[in-house]
Amino acid sequence: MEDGKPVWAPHPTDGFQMGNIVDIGPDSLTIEPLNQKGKTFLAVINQVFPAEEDSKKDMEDNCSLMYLNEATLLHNIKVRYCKDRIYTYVANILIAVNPYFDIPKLYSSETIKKYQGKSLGTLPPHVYAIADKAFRDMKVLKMSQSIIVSGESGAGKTENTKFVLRYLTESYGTGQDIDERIVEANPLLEAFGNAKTVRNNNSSRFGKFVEIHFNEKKSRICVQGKERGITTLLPAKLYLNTDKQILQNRKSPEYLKAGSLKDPLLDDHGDFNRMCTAMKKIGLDDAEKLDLFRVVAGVLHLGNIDFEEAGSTSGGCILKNKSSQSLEYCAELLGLDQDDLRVSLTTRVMLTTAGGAKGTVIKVPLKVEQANNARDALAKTVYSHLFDHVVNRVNQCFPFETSSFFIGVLDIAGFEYFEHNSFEQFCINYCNEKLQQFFNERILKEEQELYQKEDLGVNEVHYVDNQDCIDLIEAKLVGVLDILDEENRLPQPSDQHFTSEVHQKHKEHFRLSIPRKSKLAVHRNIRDDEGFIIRHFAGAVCYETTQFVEKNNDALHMSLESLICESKDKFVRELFESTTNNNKDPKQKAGKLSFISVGNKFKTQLNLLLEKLRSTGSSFIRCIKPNLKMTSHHFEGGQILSQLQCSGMVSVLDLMQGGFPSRASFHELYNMYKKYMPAKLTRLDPRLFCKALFKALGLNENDYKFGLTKVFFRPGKFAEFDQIMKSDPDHLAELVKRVNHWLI
Ligand code: AD9
Ligand code: MG
Repeated sequence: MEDGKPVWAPHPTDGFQMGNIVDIGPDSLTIEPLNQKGKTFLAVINQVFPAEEDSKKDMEDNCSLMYLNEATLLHNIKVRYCKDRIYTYVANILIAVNPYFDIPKLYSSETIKKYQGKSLGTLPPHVYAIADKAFRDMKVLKMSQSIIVSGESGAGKTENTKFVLRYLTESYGTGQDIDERIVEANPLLEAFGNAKTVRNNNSSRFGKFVEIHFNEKKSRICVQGKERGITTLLPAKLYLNTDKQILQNRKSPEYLKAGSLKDPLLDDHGDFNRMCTAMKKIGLDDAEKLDLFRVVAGVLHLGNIDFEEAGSTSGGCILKNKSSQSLEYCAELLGLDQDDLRVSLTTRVMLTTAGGAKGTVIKVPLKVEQANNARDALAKTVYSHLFDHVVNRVNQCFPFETSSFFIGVLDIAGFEYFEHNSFEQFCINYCNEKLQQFFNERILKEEQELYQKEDLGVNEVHYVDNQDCIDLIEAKLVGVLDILDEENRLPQPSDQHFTSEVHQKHKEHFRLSIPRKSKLAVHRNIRDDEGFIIRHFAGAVCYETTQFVEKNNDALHMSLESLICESKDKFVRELFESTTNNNKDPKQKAGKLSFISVGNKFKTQLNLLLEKLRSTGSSFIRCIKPNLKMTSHHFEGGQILSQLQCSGMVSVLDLMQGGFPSRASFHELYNMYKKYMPAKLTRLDPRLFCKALFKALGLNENDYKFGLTKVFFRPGKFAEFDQIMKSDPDHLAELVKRVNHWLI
């Protein structure tokens, strides 16, 4: 970094601030902020980045910047966001900032038409360009495609997913009723799959993988609740986000029949009507509609059941008095026996192994907390079966003919860390670690392919892999998941013992550390046997391990499931029939309800998903939530920077640094620099113009490569070149002489 040139230095809320370096220490720099002359602060050297010369200019593709680093990336996104340009590329990756308002014409049918058949990069960045690329790749490469949409809650994943679906059906659908049905299915899926949460008023509670199948004539949609593993785990489901007040004020679930409900699940009257229309289109009759509502209501009432400690010494719990009404409603709506339900919620079925009574089933009383978990688990399980049913019904209404290929859109929760992180975050982050690896693989491959296409003669890009982190979690025997299963199988499993085992087996592991030794004060009050810190690609997360053992065991949930399987209500019974029969482990059938691993089930599902993704071509959309207030025109730099880190964008920049991250077409360069050159030279063809210039400047051949359409630069070298070009006139004159010389 040169003297007097502004740099980006860390800023607590904005992410970065511009300043000048006024002094240099051994590992830190003294910075004077541009807008606070005289006030200086210290910044760690590797957190200070060179800034672009013109800080008002924005680039459609970040790779056209002279300095590609996290600060310039953040700033470019900001400048664009302020101009309502919410989409930006980093090579082929699309970054989408949620505008929180409808940008006029951004998604209109005219816009759709404009993007059809256009290569990525010929028009301004857009989710439509990604959808079109997927379609063209599918056709040309004769290969199914997937579009992976990720980001935190409220970042705009579902909205962008919908735009992709709309684009594809409008552009390449059949032009018939079926296209409408594909789009129509959404309100229905949303009504059952979404809920209002503190982070998003219309939050998807189910990760989904929607496939549109294409053959010569038809398109067909196919939705998979792929991430049931995750959704079964997510704590904030359904009624947990439900405003209990509203429900308690209701006398009877009769309200569902009235059709005028103000239910947190179904945002408002309009949505409710849209959903009913969708149901009709999909072919659901009134009886089935009522079945669906009945189960939803049953689940909502289940959520109102509360427990308190039993007065006795049993250590167990009982239902709170005021919950008896909810129990009654819930039992009735789901076709269960009230007493059976009460017992199932407050006890656990266990198989004794003690003494000679091997194999005897006994009921162990649950503590309040455990009963809460059991209730939540039951609600989630019923609801997720209901959702699967809706998905199946949606799929049934699309006639299936052999399709050639599909485009799948994966709408999935991103990396997350909170003040307290438990098993749910552990699973989500493990999932994201795997997706990140896939992302890296693909981006790397794309970079290499681009280099090949441009004939650069460069084949290798070096980068740091995250396989060690994945191994730490999923490796056989020594991985955290297997250590946890091992613990679950002990006669007296404990979270502390499990945690100590993890630390024991991975002493000195680069990715794992002990909370106490952490530099972060917040982790220091967690005892070493109460948690571990994993250094993920997106940052270090401290997991608190209380309840890991319990949350990893699905046996409790299974015993509740068997209660539901015996429901008097045919519809409820059928919801469970199809899945339980297929998924049941033979051991389960024999009635052994000791342990079913949630973690390993999750791992299996995740690996299947990745296998599927690996068999397709892929595109990535990284959604960004601009602020916590959920309002328009408000850019919280610090928050956004952390999302860029969590989405792996910062590590992609690192990955690109191993190759030739900055690139500019011959035309661009020609236009940028012709004004510095005598008229005679500007008559040259842009490619030759650039070649002549580079040779004459005597640039190091390792620093740049000439492709077929572009010049590719090593990190920072584009800027160096620019610097030389804009240096003093004498120097330039000398240079021109050399260009002449080189040409002759
Ligand atoms: V969650 O993980 O499901 O909780 P998402 O799916 O990432 O979350 P969603 O797509 O539901 O977020 O977006 C949240 C809200 O932001 C939407 O309800 C819209 O009001 C708003 N939004 C998102 N994207 C756009 C957009 N491109 N234009 C306008 C948008 N508004
Ligand atoms: Mg969503």
